[in-house]
Amino acid sequence: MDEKIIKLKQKFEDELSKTENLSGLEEVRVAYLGKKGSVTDLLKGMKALSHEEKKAFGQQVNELKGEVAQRIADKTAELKEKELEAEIALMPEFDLSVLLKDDRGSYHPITLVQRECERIFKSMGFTVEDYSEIVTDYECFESLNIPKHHPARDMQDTYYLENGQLLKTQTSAAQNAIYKKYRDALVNDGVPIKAIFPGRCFRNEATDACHENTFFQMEGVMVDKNISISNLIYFMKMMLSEVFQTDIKVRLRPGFFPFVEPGFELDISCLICGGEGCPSCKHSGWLELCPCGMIHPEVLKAGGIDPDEYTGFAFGLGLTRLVMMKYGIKDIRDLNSGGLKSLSQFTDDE
Ligand code: FA5
Repeated sequence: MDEKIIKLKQKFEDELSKTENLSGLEEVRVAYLGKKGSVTDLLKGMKALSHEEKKAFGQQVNELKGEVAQRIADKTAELKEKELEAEIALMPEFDLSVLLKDDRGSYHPITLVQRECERIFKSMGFTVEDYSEIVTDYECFESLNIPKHHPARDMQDTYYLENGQLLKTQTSAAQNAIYKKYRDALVNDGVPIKAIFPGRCFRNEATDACHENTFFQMEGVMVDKNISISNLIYFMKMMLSEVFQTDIKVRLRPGFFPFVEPGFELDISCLICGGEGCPSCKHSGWLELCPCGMIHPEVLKAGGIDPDEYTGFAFGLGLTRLVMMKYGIKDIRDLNSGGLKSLSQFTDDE
């Protein structure tokens, strides 16, 4: 190798090893590879050489140029890494695991209880159905034996869209579609209809400790030959004992809903006040939780099912109220508040 090149290479290595920061490195780069840099200068001195010498020398200079560029690139990466480390060392101490523990999201208590109910009903052979929050008047009322101008509509005023659709007031709005979905399997193959459908409901409601304008219900239906009130009571009891895992006081009393006959109100003794009476139960000691009844023949007919051959029960569990009772939440409005402090108390390990 040419003596000049060897010397220049050594000088470059020497200067590079002494360079401690990126701006110093830039100066070295310009000093060697810049227009007026030492490596470029070597090429300028080639004029006096013969053709053969030029070729050999030029090749060596180009190799040196490549080597210098590569060494500068490596040193740049090395210095950048060092600068980053120095920056991190100056930052205040920061424990990532602590942040994750405190700020991690949690399941909403309604989701937790809904999943629990789904697990219970699935284990008893029910399917879980999803349904729209925006429904037609037919789905929410007419198919449920509530014609236009029926006084039962007054209890369930809701939010109407300009196209005549509405935000569903009750999960019962899915009943008609569920009957139509499964009636062929029922009639042709003898498979009973057993379905639950949880969902959000909306009502134009004056809110208080046990009423919200947006709340969750979970509907359940079972249709087959010879279904009776005994079947209804059995499933209601199973669900409540599984959810609460303890004996709770329940009462069944007559209730009117145009889509069941007979109809019942299923109330539970208020678990907030132990039945003494408080704002959560409107001072009655009881909370309306899960109205139910035998599906009205007109409703079965609207779903394409012959009421002379098949009977069934339906229930409309107030899921949000169930959550209140299960967790001792005194005011239903806390559940929609989005207050992370209160909601995160119910985090489980799911
Ligand atoms: C109904 O909505 C019927 N669709 C239930 C039903 C289904 C009856 C099938 C028969 C057969 P009701 O309006 O009572 O019924 O509401 C049912 C439950 O939802 C109530 O018992 C209560 O637990 C809950 N609920 C009703 N309105 C509200 C509200 N504004 N805020 C919170 N929970 C409510």
